[in-house]
Amino acid sequence: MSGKAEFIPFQSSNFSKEETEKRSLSFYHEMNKRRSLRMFSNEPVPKNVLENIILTAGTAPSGAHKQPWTFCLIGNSALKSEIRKAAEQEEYESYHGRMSEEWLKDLEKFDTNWHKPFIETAPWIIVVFKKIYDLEEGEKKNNYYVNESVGIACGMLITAIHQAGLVTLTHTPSPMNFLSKILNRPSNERPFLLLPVGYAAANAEVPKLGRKSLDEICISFD
Ligand code: IYR
Repeated sequence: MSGKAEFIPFQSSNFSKEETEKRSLSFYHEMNKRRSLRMFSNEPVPKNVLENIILTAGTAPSGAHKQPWTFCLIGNSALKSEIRKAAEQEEYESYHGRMSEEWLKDLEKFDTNWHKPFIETAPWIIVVFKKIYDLEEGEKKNNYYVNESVGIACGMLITAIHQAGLVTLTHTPSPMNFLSKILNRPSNERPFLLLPVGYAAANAEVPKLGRKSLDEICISFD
């Protein structure tokens, strides 16, 4: 398909200045509560909640609106076990020689290791794949800014997960090609991120960490 799209009026929200300020501050406070969790409850979460979250991620902007992503939603226990086993094999190698001393030292504060029980405990796993190109009837079609597009979609996915009162972790077992095999993905898709999704375990703890101040992350030119 080519040529200009049909253009339609944009439905603007039209909040007052006061309302805009209130909403921006309260959303910041909400998102500032988000934490990466490694301790999950096995309490079930309805599938349609996950589907709504994935639809939200799918609203992300993307290069030439190509939407170069596939979200694999996995609730099947046998599949989760298979993924955990393969992820732990890679992670074992990473923690025992593949990661540098500096890297391991940087991770000390998080108390992580090669064990990944959350892959089985969480009721759902989302494995995000990026489409390095599209395959239309066997023909290769270009995608653009794929990492940026899929990265933004993952940010929106994480935001939607938090907004629903659920928790997640951005897990990147490395290398991740075992996920393509287990999930039987086509050659134009590459694993990007693995996210367990569910409720936090009742006894869940997170490291006490601060966030950079506005001064440290923003330079303004007004
Ligand atoms: N992928 C490993 C190691 C790891 C790497 C980074 I960078 C982290 O912020 C946390 C963990 C793991 O998941 O344990």
